[in-house]
Amino acid sequence: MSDLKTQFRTCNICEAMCGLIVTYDENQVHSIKPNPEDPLSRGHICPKAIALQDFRTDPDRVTTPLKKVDGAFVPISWDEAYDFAVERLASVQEVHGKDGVGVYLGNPNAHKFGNLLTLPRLVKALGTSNRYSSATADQIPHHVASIHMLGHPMLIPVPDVARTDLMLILGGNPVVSNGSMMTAPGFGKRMDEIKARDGRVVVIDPRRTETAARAGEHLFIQPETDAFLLLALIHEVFAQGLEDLGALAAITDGIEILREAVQPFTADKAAEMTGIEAQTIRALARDFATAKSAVSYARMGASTQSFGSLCQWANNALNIITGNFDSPGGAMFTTPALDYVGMTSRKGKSRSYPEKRSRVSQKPLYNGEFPVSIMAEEMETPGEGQIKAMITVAGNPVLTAPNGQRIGRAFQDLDFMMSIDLHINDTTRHADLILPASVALEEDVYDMVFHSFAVHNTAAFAKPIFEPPNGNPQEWELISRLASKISGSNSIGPSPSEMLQMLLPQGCHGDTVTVEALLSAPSGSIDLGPLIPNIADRLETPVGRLDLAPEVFLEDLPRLQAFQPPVSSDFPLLMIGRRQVRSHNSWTQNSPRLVKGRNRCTVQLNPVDAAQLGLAEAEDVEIESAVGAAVLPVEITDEIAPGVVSIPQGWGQQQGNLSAATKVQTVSINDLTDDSRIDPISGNAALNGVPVRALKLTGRSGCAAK
Ligand SMILES: Nc1nc2c(c(=O)[nH]1)N[C@H]1C(S)=C(S)[C@@H](COP(=O)(O)OP(=O)(O)OC[C@H]3O[C@@H](n4cnc5c(=O)[nH]c(N)nc54)[C@H](O)[C@@H]3O)O[C@H]1N2
Ligand SMILES: Nc1nc2c(c(=O)[nH]1)N[C@H]1C(S)=C(S)[C@@H](COP(=O)(O)OP(=O)(O)OC[C@H]3O[C@@H](n4cnc5c(=O)[nH]c(N)nc54)[C@H](O)[C@@H]3O)O[C@H]1N2
Ligand code: SF4
Ligand SMILES: [Mo]
Repeated sequence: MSDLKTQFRTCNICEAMCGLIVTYDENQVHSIKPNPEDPLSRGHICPKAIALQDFRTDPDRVTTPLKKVDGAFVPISWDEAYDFAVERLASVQEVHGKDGVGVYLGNPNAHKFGNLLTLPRLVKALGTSNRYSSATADQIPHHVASIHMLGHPMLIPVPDVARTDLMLILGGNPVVSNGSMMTAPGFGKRMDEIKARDGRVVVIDPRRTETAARAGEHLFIQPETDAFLLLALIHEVFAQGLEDLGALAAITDGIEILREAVQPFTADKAAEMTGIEAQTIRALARDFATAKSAVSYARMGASTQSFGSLCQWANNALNIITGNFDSPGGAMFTTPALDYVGMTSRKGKSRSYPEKRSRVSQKPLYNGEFPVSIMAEEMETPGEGQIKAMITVAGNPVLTAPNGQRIGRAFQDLDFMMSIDLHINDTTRHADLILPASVALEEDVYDMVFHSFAVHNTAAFAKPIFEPPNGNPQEWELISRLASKISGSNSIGPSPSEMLQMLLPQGCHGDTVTVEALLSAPSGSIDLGPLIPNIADRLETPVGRLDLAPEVFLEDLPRLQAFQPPVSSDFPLLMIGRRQVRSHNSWTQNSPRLVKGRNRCTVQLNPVDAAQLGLAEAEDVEIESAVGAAVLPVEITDEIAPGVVSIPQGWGQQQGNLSAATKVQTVSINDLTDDSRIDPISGNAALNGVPVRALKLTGRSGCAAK
């Protein structure tokens, strides 16, 4: 026991950045415990943190470069692997041009600063504009709202949860997800604190979620109708004469245009569309505008839908016109030690948006990436610019992107595919070459993205605990080396910690936060204080003012007005997704400690709908959409609104990271989601509100029972 060591470290699985205390010896982890002194997470962790050790020792982990030979993967040396990659990529680009190679970057990249700092080099070396990521299955509407209203995609307003008196939550389940575009570990406790100071939390969701149950106030809403509600709340604030821009009055444009634009969006219209009573909407508007402080927070459910961009615009506008923007207890902006906005400032640069349109169906490109919904058509459709080779880095789009099966088929037809990953899985099995990645415990950890979205300013840095297996390079080094080899250079450039050392002095706390200071911080993290008003200095719009009514959103309002729920006699139900505490997207399901127990991949149905179909609890049911079908057990619950079904995301592993402990065959919700459903402004996938039907399988046994 004498050589046991201890390290303070941040968990980088999800956005919550929980502080951990890891005890280890030279071979293995002995314990992973919450750090009660961490100024952000204050002792919170979830079961996934303990599994950090499993990802390292997973017997199914890919630990050498693998080349596909006659349909089977065989280990090869690193030199052979780099040469093979460079040769195949070059030969595709020689015939099909730079855009012949596509790149898909998955969610774990956002949590690994080494990847974030080196992937731009790889993309630049390839010179391709065919770039995709999980962001357009997730969050682009937030960036689009920030670009047009504030001038920079990463100026993301964050709810000041610690001081708010009234919080509206639309389409987020932070008790389970621990917050998104709102780093707020231990959100349940934070809600309890709001209520303990006589505040309120109101959750608006087609499902009475874990967050709704703990908040105590919940309103069911019909999927995809949040924009009606938000615009009606704005309409009512104006109608009741309660608008007040507060300190932002001097720098805000467009209030009269907004007042005019929301005229048609009355509480009565919203009641008809959302299913929430008009008088409830009027009272909510009054309470929101008259609360000492209030904040409206709209996330996944409100952005991954057909009106995602309108929702994010209206959500910001509601906060702004009630004086709850850049003000304590409202939506505020962080001052991070590594200031991504400052690093990528657009001040004084004029840009037009969307930055580009896609080759096949003219979909918008924002933030340098095309919507993941069009990745399949760009691989399938011949002509100049067709994707003939693909690189995936930490992504599993076959399970996570809409109509994932179609993407899998398109991968199969490519001239070349390579993946940097931990597993042979539903995506990487299509690759000709897999390069093994290092895992979190084998790398430096500093969160480059999520400090920017945190409800409290902090900074933390930790060094690797273990070496990657087989003398493998850390992932940043492999990405850098690949980029160098593609561009014919010998240098791999500075390491992530060297880059951090260069970048911190340019951040918001340049004089106090250094790598040395972070490493010697007594609790492993430096407390940089609560959120402070700062938007006046940070606005990046061309005229340096805040725009309440950008044209791009106004032009989309007629489409909203014409919206009718997409149910029909063929597809009478609307499908939404859900997240679960013990899994993170599609990739943590190979940890026995996380997947043990009952099969959690169930379809939730309201008792009224279940009775109509004659379904009994746990019976298999087939869910069909316009693009696919899946069979899974039903869970009958009044947690879900009538007419709505909920299937968890992240399941359906057919290959590799299978749910090892249970060996239960699950289904992927993205076999059913429809890639033709998008939010047209941002191109974001409309993963929620998918029209489906449910069929009783009399006498047939479903795959979930196999
Ligand atoms: N345990 C766990 N935590 C995670 C993840 C995970 O997989 N597991 N994933 C991480 C990632 S990548 C992200 S982006 C975040 C996401 O974090 P959240 O934004 O909190 O996402 P979800 O938990 O999916 O919650 C979305 C909610 O929207 C509701 N919803 C669906 N359609 C609509 C609609 O039309 N209107 C309204 N108002 N609500 C709707 C759903 O019922 C659901 O409760 O979570 C992160 N944290
Ligand atoms: N229907 C529906 N679909 C959804 C969602 C939903 O709510 N509903 N949520 C969406 C959201 S918010 C997101 S963010 C996306 C996520 O979509 P993706 O990013 O495509 O999916 P992940 O499951 O996060 O896949 C991560 C991949 O990275 C690998 N991996 C894990 N750690 C590492 C690492 O350190 N290095 C490398 N190189 N590889 C690693 C895993 O093996 C896996 O192959 O899914 C989206 N899809
Ligand atoms: S909530 Fe997220 S950051 Fe915190 S321990 Fe769980 S997975 Fe890690
Ligand atoms: Mo996400």
